[in-house]
Amino acid sequence: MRRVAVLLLMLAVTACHFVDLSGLCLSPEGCQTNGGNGNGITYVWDEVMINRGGVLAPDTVRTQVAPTVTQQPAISWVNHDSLTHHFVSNSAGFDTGDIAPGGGVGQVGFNRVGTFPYHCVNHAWMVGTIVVP
Ligand SMILES: [Cu+2]
Repeated sequence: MRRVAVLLLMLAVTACHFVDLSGLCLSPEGCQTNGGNGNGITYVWDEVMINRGGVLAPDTVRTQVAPTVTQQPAISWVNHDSLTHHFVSNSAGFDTGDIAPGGGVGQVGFNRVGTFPYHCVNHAWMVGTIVVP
């Protein structure tokens, strides 16, 4: 009986580690390959096109779903421009890393609700907003 209690406690601690709703997923690679902050999480994707001249379409995205312990909204930026772009949220949060021209992709999952304005590190005039309801 005591052994079962210890096992359950260990599972609970492990579960808490994987179900972290306190912040954004900071690593685009982590979001993709190991579920970011939560193994077993299903991502629901929205896409932002980066068109010629650095035009974001759309520049504001309201995600399709709210984050839960089993699913997270996620954004995929697809770069159809001829320059490298790199997005960071204006306050502490996400960082896409460099997104290569000619079809490069940056991806970020969101594990908390909020409104996240962001800009391009390389082109300060490129701004957008992600709204996680
Ligand atoms: Cu840019």
